[in-house]
Amino acid sequence: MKVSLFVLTLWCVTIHGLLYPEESETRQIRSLDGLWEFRLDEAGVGKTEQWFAKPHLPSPTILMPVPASYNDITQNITIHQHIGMVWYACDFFFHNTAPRWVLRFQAAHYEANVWVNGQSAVDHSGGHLPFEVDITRFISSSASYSRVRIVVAVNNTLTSTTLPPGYLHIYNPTYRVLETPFDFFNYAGIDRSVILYSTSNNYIQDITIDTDSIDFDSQHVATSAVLSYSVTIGGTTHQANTLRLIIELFDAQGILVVNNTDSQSRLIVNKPNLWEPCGMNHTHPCTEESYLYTLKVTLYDDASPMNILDIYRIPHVGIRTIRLTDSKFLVNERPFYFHGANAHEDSDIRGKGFDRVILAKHFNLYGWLHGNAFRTSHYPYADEFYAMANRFGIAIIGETPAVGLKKDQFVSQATLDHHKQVVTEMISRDRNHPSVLMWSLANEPESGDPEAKGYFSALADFTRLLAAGRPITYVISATYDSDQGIQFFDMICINRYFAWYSQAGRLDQIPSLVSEELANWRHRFPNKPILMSEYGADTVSGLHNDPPLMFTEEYQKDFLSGYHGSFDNVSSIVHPNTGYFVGELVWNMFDFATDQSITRVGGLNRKGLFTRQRQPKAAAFVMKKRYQELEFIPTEVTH
Ligand code: BDP
Repeated sequence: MKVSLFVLTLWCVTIHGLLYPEESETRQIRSLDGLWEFRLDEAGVGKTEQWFAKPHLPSPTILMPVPASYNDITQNITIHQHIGMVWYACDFFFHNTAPRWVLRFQAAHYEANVWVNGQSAVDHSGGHLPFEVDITRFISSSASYSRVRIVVAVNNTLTSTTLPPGYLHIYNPTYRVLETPFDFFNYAGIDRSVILYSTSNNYIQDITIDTDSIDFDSQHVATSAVLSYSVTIGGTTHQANTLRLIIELFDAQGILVVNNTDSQSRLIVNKPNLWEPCGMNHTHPCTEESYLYTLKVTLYDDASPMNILDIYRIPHVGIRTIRLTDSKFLVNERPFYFHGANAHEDSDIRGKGFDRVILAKHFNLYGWLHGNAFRTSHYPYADEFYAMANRFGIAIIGETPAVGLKKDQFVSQATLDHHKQVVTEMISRDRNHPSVLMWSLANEPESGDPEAKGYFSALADFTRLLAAGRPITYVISATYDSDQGIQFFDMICINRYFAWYSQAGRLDQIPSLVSEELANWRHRFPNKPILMSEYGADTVSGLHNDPPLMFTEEYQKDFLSGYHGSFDNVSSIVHPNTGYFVGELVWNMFDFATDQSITRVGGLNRKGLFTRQRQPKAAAFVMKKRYQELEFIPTEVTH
């Protein structure tokens, strides 16, 4: 089929997914990660003094690794706690070997302005999602190579309309405080990779792929699956009548399964191998890989034989369905029970900076723990986390950075608009990952406020149109009888800290309080499954006491175990006929950095099962044993 002009013009109004930069026969990739020139702009004069147009940033500059948060790289407390603008610059030789070059930032926190060779190239607001710009126009097309300078100004100041919000208090010129209504350090800078990639003038701009349905035989073996896909082309339009596509699906051995030539259609896969979360009794262990297909899209020009313009592969197509009943979360029509621990993008020295060492360790520890799920608390993570989760069958609840919302935000049209923009960017980026099973639109908003009702109603309506087959939720700290917004969503996710933030020290109170809490939510919302999206206790590694006292390793063990009996009593897999509880996620996988305060010794939240250096506390072994046992609970097929 011809790629119609309609499709070619559509991209002007549609937000596209910013396909992850993948190398191919037609695409070159160049990493711009490295040591960049860096300096603070405490007086906020860089823009008026046009630092972006100078051959060097004014001294004093230092070398700053990219990617990394800048806060913990030096011994300088001023850099650690800086609020406001910082500047980065890098020069490189550019070789003009392709018609179109795109500069992509995987993320910069929070507000970023980018100049290429002194000219404004792109601005982006939001600290956790990628942005990119075609920089071909800034570069001489006649020379085979040229020197290119990129300058980036990054501002970490949060306001009442950013996500997350923040409030700047200026007590006097030397005492400024950014109040952050959330419990993690506001790490900042260019904290994910910077990439330059090439395409042809006409190129594959976006691809979506979804599993529409799977047919099973009486033994619950999949006999066929229907996938729907859509491809969008970007670029110059003069060739539109002669542009053609080939869409091919390959299995894990690289054997062609099915193909098509339409830009939007369905693929029928016979005897499909399904993507499944690891560690349920019928699937693979969490250390083994889940089944992934590869979708290859080729764009070529029919007017010139063999003229391949672009090739793009999605290497992680997973065939799986998701369905909610009023008491179960079904993956491939089997009840799925989320078990694992949430985390932060956080580690020593790097702050929130992306690092493959930390990534690999994260997933190795997940395998060790037998965890099969986590939430990207409290913002979308680097793409590479999702790629690993696809591979190992770890379920992800993808969360927006909307943490700490209250009335100020609920009554603000600017916040709602920005929230919708972030939801759109997140879903566009992450919708093709089979690991993403649900979207969480916020963490612990003050959802008991009457203004929360209209806000979340509007947000839910908006998100449903984009949700790509996933249920939507937000994570609740409000009480069951006060929450105003979750009625518009599909699942109940609650964070509870009995025997920590309330009933301090009273482990004996946990079972009855948890059971009562779950029963109350169930009573109010009998048609929505419930998940415990956080529970945990701060624990100083190496601190012991018997009997267990708060902050000791013994307390953390008994605290977590204290919740489990109440979970099991209403679990949807332990009690398939009466249960409605679909999962438990410990807070937190690792100790992580927070603002300094009297409740955060050494500026750390210490609720990790592991220390910030990724070493286990005693409770990690308790959770490992429990998760191993959960894997052996047989689950019943629902059809
Ligand atoms: C929860 C928040 C989480 C905090 C946690 C805690 O969702 O971000 O880190 O409390 O205080 O309410 O440990």
